[in-house]
Amino acid sequence: MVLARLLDDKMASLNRSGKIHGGVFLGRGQEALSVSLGLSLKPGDVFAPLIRDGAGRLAFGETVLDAVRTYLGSAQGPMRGRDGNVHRGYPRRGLLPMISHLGAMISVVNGVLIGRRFRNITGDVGAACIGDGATSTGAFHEAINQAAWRNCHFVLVLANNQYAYSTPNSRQFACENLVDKAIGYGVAGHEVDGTDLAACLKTVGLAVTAARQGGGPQLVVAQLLRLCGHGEHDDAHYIDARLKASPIGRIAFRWPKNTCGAGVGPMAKRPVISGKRRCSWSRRRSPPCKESHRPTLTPRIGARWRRGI
Ligand SMILES: Cc1ncc(C[n+]2csc(CCOP(=O)(O)OP(=O)(O)O)c2C)c(N)n1
Ligand SMILES: [Mg+2]
Repeated sequence: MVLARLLDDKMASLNRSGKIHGGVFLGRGQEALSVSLGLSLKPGDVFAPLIRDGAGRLAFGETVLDAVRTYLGSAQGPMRGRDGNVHRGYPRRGLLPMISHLGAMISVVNGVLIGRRFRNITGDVGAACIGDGATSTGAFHEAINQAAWRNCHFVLVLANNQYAYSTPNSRQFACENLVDKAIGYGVAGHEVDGTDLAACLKTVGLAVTAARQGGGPQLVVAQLLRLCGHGEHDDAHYIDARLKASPIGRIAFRWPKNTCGAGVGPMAKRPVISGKRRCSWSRRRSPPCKESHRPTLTPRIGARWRRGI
C-alpha cells in the first residue's frame, strides 16, 4: 500500500513537472481494497484492474518499472510506448489491459472464464474492479447478469468511492446501498469498510475462496473515499479539504451524520462527502417511479409524463 501511494505521488509530481503527458489517474484512499484483491488472487487467475488499482496491480505481480515506463511512454514498457497510462496489461499472465472504467471489463472477464470452461480449465477465479458510477451502466447490468446465470467463478469488487467524476452518489442512483443489487442478480453480496485493510483482506479473501469453490459470482462492495480528483487534471474542489488531506479517508465515515459525512453504522448509507452539509437534495428526494414523486420535472415535461409520452 505504501509503495502504491509513493508511486502515485511520484506519477502526480512527474505530471505536474510536464514529464508525463496525458491523464494521470490515482488510487489514493483505495489501496486497502485494491491490494486485498491482488493478494487474494493466485497465479493463473484473471484480474481486470481499473485506473485506481495500482496497489492491486503491484500485489498481483506488476513491477513498478512497468508502470513508470508506460506513463513515460517508454518503448521498453509493456505497451511499447503505444499507451500513455493505465491501459497496460499482460493477458498471458492474467492481468487484462483495461478498456473502459465503466464496467466494460466485467464481460471481458466473463469471456475468459467461459472460454476456459470450454477447454475444461476450471478452478481459476476471474476478478474485475468497478466504481460506483459503473453500476449505472448497461455494461454492468448485462455482464453481472451473464456471470450469474453462467455461474462464473467471478469476483466483482466495487469501490464505492462516493463520486463518479464530481457527481456524488446521491445523484447517481436511488438505491440505499449498492450491495442490495446483488440479490437482484442472484449473486452473493458482501460489504466491507474499504478503509480497513484487515477487513478487506478477510472479506475479499472469503469472496475469492467462495468463487473458486464454485459458489457463483461474488459482489464485494467497499465504502471508501477517493482522496484525489478523478485524474490529476481535477482538483476535487467538491471534496472537503480535510478529507483529502487525511491519510486514508476513514474520518469521512466517522463524522456525525448531517455534518460532513454519514457516519459509519454497519456501513455508511449515503455518505455525501463535501464541505457542505449532507446534501439536502438527497433528503428531499422521493422514491423514484411514482408520478407524484417527480419533483425535479419541469411543468412541461411533467405534463408529458402524466400523458404518458
Ligand atoms: C462508456 C464510458 N462512458 C464514459 C466514460 C468516461 N468516464 C471514465 S471514468 C468515469 C466515471 C467513473 O466513476 P466511477 O465508476 O464511480 O469510478 P471512479 O472514477 O470513481 O473510480 C467516466 C464517466 C468511459 N470511460 N466510458
Ligand atoms: Mg466512484
